[in-house]
Amino acid sequence: PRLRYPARLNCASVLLDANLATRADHPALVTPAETLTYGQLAERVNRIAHVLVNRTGLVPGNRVLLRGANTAWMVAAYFAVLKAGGIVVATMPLLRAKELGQMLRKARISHALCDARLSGALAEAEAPDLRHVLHWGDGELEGLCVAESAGFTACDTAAEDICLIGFTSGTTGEPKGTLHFHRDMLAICDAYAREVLRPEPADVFIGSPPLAFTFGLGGLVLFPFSVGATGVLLDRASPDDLLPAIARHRATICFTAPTAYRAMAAKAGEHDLSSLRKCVSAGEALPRPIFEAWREATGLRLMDGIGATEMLHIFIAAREEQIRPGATGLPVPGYEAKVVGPDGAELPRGAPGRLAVRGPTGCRYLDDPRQANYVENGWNITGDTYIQDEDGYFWYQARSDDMIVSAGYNIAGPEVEAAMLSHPLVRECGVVGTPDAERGMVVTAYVVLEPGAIGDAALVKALQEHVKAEIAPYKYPRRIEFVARLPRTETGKLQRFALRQGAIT
Ligand code: 3UK
Repeated sequence: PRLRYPARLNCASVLLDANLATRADHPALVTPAETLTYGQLAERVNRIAHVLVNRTGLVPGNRVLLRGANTAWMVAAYFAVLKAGGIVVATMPLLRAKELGQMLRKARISHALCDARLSGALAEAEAPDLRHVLHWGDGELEGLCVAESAGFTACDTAAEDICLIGFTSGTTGEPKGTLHFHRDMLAICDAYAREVLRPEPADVFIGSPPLAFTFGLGGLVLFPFSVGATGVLLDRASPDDLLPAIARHRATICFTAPTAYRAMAAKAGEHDLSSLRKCVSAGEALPRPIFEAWREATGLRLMDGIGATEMLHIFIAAREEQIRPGATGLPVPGYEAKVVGPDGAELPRGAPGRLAVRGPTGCRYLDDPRQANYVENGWNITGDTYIQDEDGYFWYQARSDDMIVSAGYNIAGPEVEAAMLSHPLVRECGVVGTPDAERGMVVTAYVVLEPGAIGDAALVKALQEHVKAEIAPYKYPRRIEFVARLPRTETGKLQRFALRQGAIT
C-alpha cells in the first residue's frame, strides 16, 4: 500500500472534505434521529469548529474531551476538533466521574463537548484544567452553531501532529492514553481498509462499537468516509438491535465482536440479512464454532482481525479468499509481525510466543513508564501469545497473562472456550486458571447455557467428555461453573481477572 504522506495534512480534510466535490449529496451518516449527506455533515463540522475557535478560544494542540453515544453530533464534534487542529479525547459513554477525572487530569484537558444526556458524570469529575464545557442535545451547541458560518478552513497541521488520544480499556491500573497522528488516521484506511476490507462507495457500514473505541471509529466512520460510503450509527446496538437495523438500512458491512455474531447467528433466520457482504469480527478471539455458525446462518465468512488501541486499528487479518477458519490471518499489508521469545528473538514456526508487530501505526503512550513494556526495539509487543504456522498465518493462543499453567502443561483458555462452544447447549464460555493445591492451577470454565438447558452433574460430565474429544484431553476443564452471565467490558471483552477472582453472578 502507499503509506507515504505529505509533511502537512489535516486528516479531517482528507477524509471528509475530499468527498464534497463528487459526493456532497450522498449520505455520510444515517442515525435513528437524522440522515446527513457529506455536504450537510461538513457544514455542521465547520460551524462547530467556528464555535470552538470563536467562543472557547481553542488553539491548535488543545485537548478536547468528547462524550456521547454514537450520533451524528458526536461525529461532527470529532471532525470539528480535528479540523481546528485540536486533539480529540473520546470517552466511553458508561465512564463515571472518577474515570473521567483520571483522563481529564492525565491529558490536561481544557475543553469538553458532551451529549447533554451524559453531562452528570462530567460535571462531577475533578478536573483543574477544564475551562470550557459545551453540550449538544439540549440546544446549547446547536444554538451557537446557527450564528457561525458554514465554511471553515482546516488548520494547517503537520502529518505528525497528534490528533487523537485514545484511552485503553485497561483492566488493571490507571488508564493509558495512546497518541495518534493525523497521518495514522489515513494509514489505517490505506492499509487495513483498502487492502483487506476493500469497501466500495455504495457500501453501508453498521455495527456496535462505541466511537470512543478505535474499532468503532475506524469501522463506522473513517473507513466509510475514506471511500465516500455511508455509516449507520445506532444509539443502542445490542445483537437484538443490530439484526433489525441491518435489515432496515440494507447494511452491507458489519463491525462487531465475536459474541455478538454468535448471538445474532441464532436469530438470523428471523431477519432479512441478504444485503450483508462483509462482516468484521475483532476485540476478542473468534472461536471457530462462531465462524461456522455465522457461515451457516448467512453464507458469509467472518473476517477476523486483531487490533489494539495502541496500534489504532487492525494489523493482522485476512481477505475473505485467504481466510483460514480459526486463524486470525496474515499481517495487514504495510505491517510486519513475528512471534518472539522472552529475549526478543524470533521463534521457529509452530512455537507459541509473544506477538511483535510494527508498521505505519504504533504505540506511543502519553507520559507513561509502561511504554517500555509495549515497545521493544521498535516492535510493539501486544501482550498476546500467538503461533505462526508454516504458511505465515497467525493463530491466537491467549493474552500472555492468561496462559494457564496446570500441572506443568501450558493451556490457552480460548482454545478450551472454542471446544466448549461447539457443544450445542453452551451459549457463552470463559475459561481461566484458578488456584489448586495439587496442580498449581486448574482449568476452570464458566458457562452460560442455552435457555432451557439444566446445569447438573450429568451436563458437567458431558461437557468434559466433549472437550476431551475435541482437543488434547489434558486441557479439559476440571471445574465447570454455570453462571447467568459473563463479566464483560464496555468494548465486549471478557473480564478474565473478574473470573479469576470469582466475581461473577
Ligand atoms: C485483543 C484480539 C484475538 C488482544 C481493537 C480492533 O480490541 C481492540 O483494542 P483494545 O485496546 O484491545 C487489544 C487487545 O484485544 N484482541 C483484539 N482483537 C482480537 N484477540 N483476536 C482478535 N481478533 O488481546 C489485543 O491485544 O481494546 C480491535 C480495532 C481497534 C481496536 N482498538
